[in-house]
Amino acid sequence: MAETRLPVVVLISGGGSNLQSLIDRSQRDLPIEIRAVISNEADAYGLERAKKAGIPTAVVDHRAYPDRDAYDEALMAHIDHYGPALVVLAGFMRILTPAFVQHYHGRLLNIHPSLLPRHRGLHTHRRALEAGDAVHGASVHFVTEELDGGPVVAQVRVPVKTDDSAEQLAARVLAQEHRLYPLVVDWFARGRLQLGDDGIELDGKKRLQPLVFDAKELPEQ
Ligand code: NHR
Ligand code: GAR
Repeated sequence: MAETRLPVVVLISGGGSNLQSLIDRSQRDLPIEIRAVISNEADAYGLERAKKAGIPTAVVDHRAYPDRDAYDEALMAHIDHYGPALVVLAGFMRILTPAFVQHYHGRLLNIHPSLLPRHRGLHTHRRALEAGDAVHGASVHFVTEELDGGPVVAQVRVPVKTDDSAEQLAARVLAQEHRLYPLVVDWFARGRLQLGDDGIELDGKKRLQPLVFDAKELPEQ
């Protein structure tokens, strides 16, 4: 087990299965310390997952603030209380302001359920089916002001079956998210991954294209 662990705060809105994959891996080989889990939704199941793992939780409900600027200021104050070197969005459903994104520049990651730049925004599984995509997937990217437009670090490709429902496809993608996200967080935690002036650097080398994995290439949980 690594001696030094990277302090991380995870933001969620819902089930928190990606959070669970990070918790599980951090109890094995992933050198992070999840200092807190913060949700905008009081009833997010991910909060229970955090409590079970002994991780502090907070709810910062966007409905309690007059506008996005005020909300994001409160969210930043909560996050910074825990001193993270990395903030991980794991199913966090609120668009973040430029001030927030700039404050965490280079230390804010998101997992998005599509092969970016395809299908930015919401309802990605339904849209992949409607578009007749044969391959769908998930992307981990650094968050910038441009919604789902920040530099993509890595992607996993997932086959679409002809009679898939959006729910079936979402579940198949989610299972791969659980492999992809800990891998990218591991790179960041070990100082192998950073956001440079002109994009992603991995092991000291600029990467102009994301790393693309097929499911079978990713290590199992
Ligand atoms: N913020 C910025 N500035 N840039 C990004 O790339 C962001 C971001 C905030 C969240 C995650 C993203 C995703 O992976 C993410 C990336 C929420 C919405 C959205 O429309 C869109 C994309 C993402 C997250 N949210 C609605 C809003 O008004 C609320 C929707 C709801 O509550 O269900 O904020 O998909
Ligand atoms: C995941 O599929 C994630 O990629 C997606 O929501 C799910 C959260 O699942 N994120 C977004 O759509 C962000 N807008 P989880 O709560 O079980 O990790």
